[in-house]
Amino acid sequence: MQMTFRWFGQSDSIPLRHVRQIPAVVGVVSALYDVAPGEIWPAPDVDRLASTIDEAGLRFAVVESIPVHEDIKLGRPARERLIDNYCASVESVAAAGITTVCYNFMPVFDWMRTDLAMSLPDGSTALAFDEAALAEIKLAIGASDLPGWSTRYDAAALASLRNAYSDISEDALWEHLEYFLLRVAPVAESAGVKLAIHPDDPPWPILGLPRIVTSGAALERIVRMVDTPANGVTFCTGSLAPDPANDLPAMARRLGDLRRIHFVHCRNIKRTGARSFHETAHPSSLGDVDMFEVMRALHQRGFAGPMRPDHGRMIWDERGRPGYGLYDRALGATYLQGLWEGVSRSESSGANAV
Ligand code: DNO
Repeated sequence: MQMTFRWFGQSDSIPLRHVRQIPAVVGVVSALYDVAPGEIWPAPDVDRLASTIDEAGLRFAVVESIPVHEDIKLGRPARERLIDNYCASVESVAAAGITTVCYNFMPVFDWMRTDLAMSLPDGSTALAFDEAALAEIKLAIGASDLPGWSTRYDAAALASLRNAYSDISEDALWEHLEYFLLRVAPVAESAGVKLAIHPDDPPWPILGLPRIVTSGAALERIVRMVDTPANGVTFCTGSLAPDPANDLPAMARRLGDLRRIHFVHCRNIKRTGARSFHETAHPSSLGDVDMFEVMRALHQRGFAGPMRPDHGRMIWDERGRPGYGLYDRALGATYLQGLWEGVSRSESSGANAV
């Protein structure tokens, strides 16, 4: 396992030299945030970003993400050109020596929360989601402020996109994903790049938009749909856990058996009701994710790829991108590293073998 940390490029208020000081973090997860979705990533720009990361004593381990243009998800004719562009971007990434690409297939919105700074009893703040609150929230929050988004929509564009999706059933979205993967996975395979689809967050339809990457069965369907080693998943604990039906260690074992977990995001959440939860610090005792069992499942399946702490809370008066401050994510990286060391050592000494 290689511990990594997400960095939003030069605009990130956290400098790479601070990332370098987090114990045992060796890799950086980043992207070209200034290339519009659907455009080709210029190889020299990817190279430049990789060099910046190298110079800081780290390695550009994962591209998160090359965004998938909405016309691909909608199955519009423009997808032909856009998928070609996507393949060219994958090749640019491969040319710079980066071997993992995370992406998602969520219509319109990437991850969605209804509160970006919910107060927890210890005085920290965390991201939270509540289905009831979603009905009332101004969509401007989602459309303009969420980090990790490469797309901004004004009200008219948003309305027209939501309208376009009203004709798209879940089955149609599955077909569009398959169409995309049938074209992109072979290119990734020959370029030596592993594709890692990110689950939908939260893992259910929101605002009338279909969402399909929501369960272990869905992730298995995706990797079997285009059955090549390059077609894998990002195993994101925090995205999947809000649905109590998702048994994370069991899912990690099954996808691990298929050798298709290409990237791991670890985050903990606490369910507070039906379709309602908030994020917590990483330790198992603080939320509903049994992080130890997830680590054990991954370790037993021989996971050797990149992992990163996902969202953290805001602690110690830090200000920054919601979910992406330095301190709590650094604590998360250290905790995960400790769990991994414990699992590795106990298994190599024969204790706890299952
Ligand atoms: C949330 C992130 C996601 C992720 C994309 C992948 O913080 O995990 O925004 O980057 O869904 O395409």
